[in-house]
Amino acid sequence: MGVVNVTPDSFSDGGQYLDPQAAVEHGELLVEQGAQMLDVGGESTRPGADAVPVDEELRRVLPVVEALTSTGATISIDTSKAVVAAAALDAGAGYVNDVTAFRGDPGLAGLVAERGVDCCVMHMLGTPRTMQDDPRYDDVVSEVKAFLEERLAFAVAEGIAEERVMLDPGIGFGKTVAHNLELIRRLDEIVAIGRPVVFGVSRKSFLGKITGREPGDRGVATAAANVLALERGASVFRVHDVPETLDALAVAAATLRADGP
Ligand code: HH2
Repeated sequence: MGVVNVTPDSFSDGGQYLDPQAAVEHGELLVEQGAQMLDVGGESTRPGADAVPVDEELRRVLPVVEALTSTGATISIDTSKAVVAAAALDAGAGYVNDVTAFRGDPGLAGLVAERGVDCCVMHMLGTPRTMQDDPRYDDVVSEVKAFLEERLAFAVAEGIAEERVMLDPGIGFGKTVAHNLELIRRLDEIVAIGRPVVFGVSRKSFLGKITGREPGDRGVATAAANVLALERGASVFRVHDVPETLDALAVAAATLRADGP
């Protein structure tokens, strides 16, 4: 899943693809590089980010979603607003990525149910404004797992087919470096819920804390974390840098598939 941020303030590429034409060209490049899905978002979720009004979010994402449908990739709309998701689905999107896990807008789960599309529900402690203010857990993995199980049950109760729901531990969303590392190390426990796991580690700040690198230079660090996630059973890898991730995953997958020496 390649990331297309149509935002002025995303943490690693804010402003680069705010112009719709630049965003479309970037999405097309990611598909040429091998992305099978594109996640189009018009609102940053970085710590402390400002909320974006509906009209502005629609203005940012709709032309980009519409143009990128011709790439043949599945277009995911990264939003927590039902109005934005509905318009994006009308424009050709086929997937809803909600970082609030249907807690942000009471109409979003019903919309996903009605349209019969796939969706991703993600764990976040608090809101983007507050999530990095001293996050605490007794056991981060079991708490994230319990949250995702509850959100999966909620989605099903709202009429979404269980087979349509993917789960995401929300790396970096209300987590310290140690929390993120523990979630990666024990990702198999999230995979054991039985739904495909989406893993979004790309360029995130804990990789910078470990490597000392700036966001644009975290492609290798991102690939390393994605390889570990693949080994533990993750299914979808949300990344800004498609080529290095694909190479790393191809080698890891071939190795895991191999029958022996
Ligand atoms: N991470 C970001 C945004 N959306 N969605 C899912 N399912 N999982 C993630 O880990 C995830 C996500 C943050 O990354 P980015 O889009 O690059 O930054 P920003 O939110 O600042 O636009």
